[in-house]
Amino acid sequence: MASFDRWFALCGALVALSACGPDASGSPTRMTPLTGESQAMQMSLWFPEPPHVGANAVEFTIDSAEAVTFELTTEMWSMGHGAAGNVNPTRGDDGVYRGTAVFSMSGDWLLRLRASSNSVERGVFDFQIGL
Ligand SMILES: [Cu+2]
Repeated sequence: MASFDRWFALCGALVALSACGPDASGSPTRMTPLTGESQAMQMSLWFPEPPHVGANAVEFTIDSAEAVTFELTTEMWSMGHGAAGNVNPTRGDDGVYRGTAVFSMSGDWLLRLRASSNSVERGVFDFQIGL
C-alpha cells in the first residue's frame, strides 16, 4: 500500500486543507475531499482512486449554482513541462464536476483548475499532488 503512504504524506504537506484519507466507511478508494478556496467560491475536490502516473479521474463540487466552466491543466513545475490528455471537467446532473488529470511521470505536480463564468475569470484552484 505504498501509494497510500505517499498520499497521506502529501496531505500533510497541504496547507489549510481539511482532513485527508479514506472516508468513514473505510472505502480504500474514495478520499475525503480536499478543499480549495478562490475568491467567493469554494471547491471540494477528491480523487475516486489514489493519484497515480497516467490518467486520473478527478471529481469536485463547488458552492455555486451558477454556470462555471473549468480549464484543467497539470504541470510538473520542477521540470517545466505539463502533460497531454487532460480533460476539462463538466458538471453532471448530480452537480458533481468530473474531469481527467494526467500525470506523465512520478514526482510533484500542480493540478490547476481555472474557473470562469460568462468569460469572466473567477479564480484559480491549485492542488499539489505528489506521486
Ligand atoms: Cu517531469
